[in-house]
Amino acid sequence: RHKFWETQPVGQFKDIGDSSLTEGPIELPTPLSEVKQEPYNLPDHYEWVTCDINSEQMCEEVYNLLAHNYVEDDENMFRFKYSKEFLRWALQPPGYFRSWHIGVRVKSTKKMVAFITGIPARIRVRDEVVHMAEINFLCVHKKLRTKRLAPVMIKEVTRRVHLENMWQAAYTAGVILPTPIATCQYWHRSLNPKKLIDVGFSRLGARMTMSRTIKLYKLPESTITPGFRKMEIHDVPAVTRLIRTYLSRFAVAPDFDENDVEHWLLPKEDVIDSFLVESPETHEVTDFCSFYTLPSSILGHPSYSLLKAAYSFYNVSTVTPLLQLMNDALIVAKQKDYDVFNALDVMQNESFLRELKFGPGDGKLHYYLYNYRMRHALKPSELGLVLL
Ligand code: YNC
Ligand code: MG
Repeated sequence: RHKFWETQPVGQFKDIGDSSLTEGPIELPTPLSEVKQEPYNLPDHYEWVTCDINSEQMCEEVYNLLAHNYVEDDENMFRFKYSKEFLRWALQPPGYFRSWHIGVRVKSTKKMVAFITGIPARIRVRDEVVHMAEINFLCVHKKLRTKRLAPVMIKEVTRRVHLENMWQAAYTAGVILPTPIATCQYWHRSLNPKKLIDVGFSRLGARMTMSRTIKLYKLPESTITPGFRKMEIHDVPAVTRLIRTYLSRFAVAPDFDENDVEHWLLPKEDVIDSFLVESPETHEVTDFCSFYTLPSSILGHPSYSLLKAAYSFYNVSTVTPLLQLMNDALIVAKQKDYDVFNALDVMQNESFLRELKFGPGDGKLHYYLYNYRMRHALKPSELGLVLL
């Protein structure tokens, strides 16, 4: 059934429930000299290109490929529209490898028609910190689909990850592949219900009018928690301590150091927003919340072309109840004119989703590890990892 994935070191469906298989790497590393030194062959007329995402022109080519060909919802009403600034942030964390930003061009016209990326990350799986690649932005131009280009892209990024002496990877996908380590669900909190209904993102509830709906989702003008403020550079050590302690409770989570926190969590306009609670008495940083900005194109609507969405990233509560902290996150997202606030049911998110009027989305997000077997699937609440 899965001609490609059956050949890969991933948990196979036939092995589900086999208790003789232990948790951990499926294949051992090979000496680097045995890693294939040349790129995989592409079909005639196509060529590999290593992308320099700092080049404005290259970044624009990638941005355009994704804006027209990347992930859509099941009804093809919306398509992710990652911004160029977001792509630069997502692809250049501490220690990134330019060689893991891989494009495919048509030789004659140089048009970019496919893309895949990896970034390095330390991911803890139970007690083990594993140096992995996080794979993302796999995209094949709509006109080149179902020609088995994706497996070549995946093998090539795998080869380049191996050349850096890394042997595991983490990735998410909307499709079911062998074999998810967890299956999560998106929840959506309307901030601009009228627009969301107008564009078909949500529907008016039964026995609801537009004005009752607007009232239902109304939020206070300003945040409620005393000491709630934007994160600043001098907060990096305190936020790192807070988040490390918090993430230690999950079965799978990133192992963030101060450099990672500075990169991933320090606010960057229209890319990543982060807030914390500094106790007015002790000046201790006790709570933290963050969301990233990922708009979607609204396809074929006469009056609206962009859906402005915030995505819950990492949140930590030790003193302020998580519910109150996330309510403040909703308030700032509303102030900043987002239409919707999205969150997965990972970590402790289930504790606030219903109460804060998030509704379940359709479609699932599956989490995967490459060359690392898990004995059982995890519950979403055991996952401490959010990929972009
Ligand atoms: C997918 N999303 O099952 P089998 S998520 C992985 N992730 O193989 P073809 C996928 N594999 O089943 P198409 C996949 N989607 O025969 C499909 N596949 O074994 C598998 N969409 O290839 C599929 N982006 O080229 C099948 O399919 C084989 O032309 C079929 O291309 C697929 O970024 C795709 O949703 C997704 O652009 C590129 O549909 C295309 O359809 C497309 O004939 C819209 O491929 C955008 C979209 C995916 C977003 C993402 C994570 C990707 C993870 C890739 C796996 C990484 C493994 C770890 C590598 C490093 C290892 C180390 C160390
Ligand atoms: Mg293809």
